[in-house]
Amino acid sequence: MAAETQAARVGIVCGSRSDFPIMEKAVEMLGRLEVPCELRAISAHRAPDLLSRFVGGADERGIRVFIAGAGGAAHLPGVVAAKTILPVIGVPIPTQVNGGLDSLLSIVQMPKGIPVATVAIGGAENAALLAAEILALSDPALRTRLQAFRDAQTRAIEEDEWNTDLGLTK
Ligand code: RP5
Repeated sequence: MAAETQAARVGIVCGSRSDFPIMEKAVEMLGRLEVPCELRAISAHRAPDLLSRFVGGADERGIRVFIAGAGGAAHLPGVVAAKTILPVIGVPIPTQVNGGLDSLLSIVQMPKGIPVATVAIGGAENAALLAAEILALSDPALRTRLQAFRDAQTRAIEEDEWNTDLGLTK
């Protein structure tokens, strides 16, 4: 069953259910930040019309940013971007070709006019953080949660027992 919450603000879509282990990291990160999202597997080449309807109705459903993951030819993020003016963040899915270099180059090399903001191969967590940062531009409470996430991340390193003996903790 697709992960879904009411009034999703981030639409997460990938080319296949085989991409879910990567894309679920975005779901988890958005959950930590209390950002409602939906996760769907809708192939751009196997179900192009369904993908078109999914993207076309997103704005009306409350989606404000897309995260799109795909592997191999990895055209899905570009197709999503072609169908909406909402921001699209692409996640290259790891493959057998140099660990997913094919996916990365496919997604990052969008020709001018239709941008896809591309994160690292398998970088679904950063895609979620970037989506949250976009939403936080008009959501002060989310901005506060994002800052708390950053602070906790920094604190964990400063307080790591391997670093405390440096005597540099504030
Ligand atoms: C792409 O092809 C998907 O995004 C997936 O990464 C890759 C393989 O898909 P399956 O053959 O596992 O369905 O469309």
